[in-house]
Amino acid sequence: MNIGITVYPTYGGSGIVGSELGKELAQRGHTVHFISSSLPTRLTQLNERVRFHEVEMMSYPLFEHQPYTLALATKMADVAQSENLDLLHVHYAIPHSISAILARESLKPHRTLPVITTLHGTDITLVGADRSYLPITRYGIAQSDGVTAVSNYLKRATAETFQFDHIAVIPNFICSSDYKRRPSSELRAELAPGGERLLVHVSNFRPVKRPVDCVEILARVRRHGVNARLAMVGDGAERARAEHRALCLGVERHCVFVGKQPRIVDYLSASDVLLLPSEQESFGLAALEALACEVPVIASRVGGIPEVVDDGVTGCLSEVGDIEKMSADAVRLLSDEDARREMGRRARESAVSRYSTDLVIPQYIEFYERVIAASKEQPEG
Ligand code: GMT
Repeated sequence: MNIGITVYPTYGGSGIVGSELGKELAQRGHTVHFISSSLPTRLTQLNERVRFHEVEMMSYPLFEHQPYTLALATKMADVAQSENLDLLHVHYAIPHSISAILARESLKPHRTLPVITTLHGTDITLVGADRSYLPITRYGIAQSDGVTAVSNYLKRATAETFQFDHIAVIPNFICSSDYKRRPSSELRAELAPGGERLLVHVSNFRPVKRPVDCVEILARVRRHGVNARLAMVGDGAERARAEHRALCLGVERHCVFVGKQPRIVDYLSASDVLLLPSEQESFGLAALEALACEVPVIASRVGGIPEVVDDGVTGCLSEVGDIEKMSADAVRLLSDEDARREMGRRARESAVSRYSTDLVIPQYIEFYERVIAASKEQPEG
């Protein structure tokens, strides 16, 4: 197949999932055309089967805001024609599905171009549910030829908010040979030079991730007498607040903020427990990546996280903001190496047996084939 994929290139899990999906499809013999405003961060290597088409924006004094949605639609239609695309697969509904639908409609006299939208979370739970965006998001979803969601929770949330449930759940995935524990004693020694236990948090440090809670948890864990440190991986709006809170709690020497890191597996492999105290998470890709690296997860019982993290088996779940319970769980796990290792072993087993690329990528390919077949059956309008 010739597949067009659009993602947000720089930000968040949906871009990672779309990019990794493209690479996996290419490895299986398909040709993937990324259509985006810049090269997606995970797309480090382009080749004959992984191509990139940049959306160019025309600047004109009349445009106070450049019409990206239209520029994207134009590029999608151009690429569909020149590269003979079989379908467009967009990640994140707003505005990508609207652009894709415009491209499909503009090409109608010449070709069929089915549009598949994958919902990732805040496109439904925050942005799409905002009154001003709700009708256009509903339109984008309803007009897509196929819709997938990354968790059962997100499918339910979409049905509740948009009264639309013609959705296939295809979960996020990990490549089990890339995402596996590769302990590096050097990195561990850098992050925990005194042989301390190591907590880790990985996110884009937006308010929804509640990174400040991680610092609160570290302070409580240390008060309980556990000699622990915290590695904060990533960057974003809440980083300054988290750093300030560490200072106020007197744990700044035990917290290391390492910023954005390309090699997440190294940080996970050096760590004992992942903290993911998010306010909302439709799936929690960071949790899955940790599980695959044998790192038990302490997280909020929210959104799609309970589908990914099995409470008491591969991690521990608590209500959002319950830092006392999360701290108690961390103390227990960090103090009992055997229990932690056993949980880590089960974490990997669970991640690989449910979310490995070998299981999930074929689900996307079958979904594509079904949607293409169905759109060929439709009378041309
Ligand atoms: O976080 C967002 O606002 C959007 C999105 C993204 O692009 O990172 O995140 C969502 O998609 C991820 C990949 O499917 C999921 O793992 C995240 O749980 C989800 N974020 C939220 O629901 C907050």
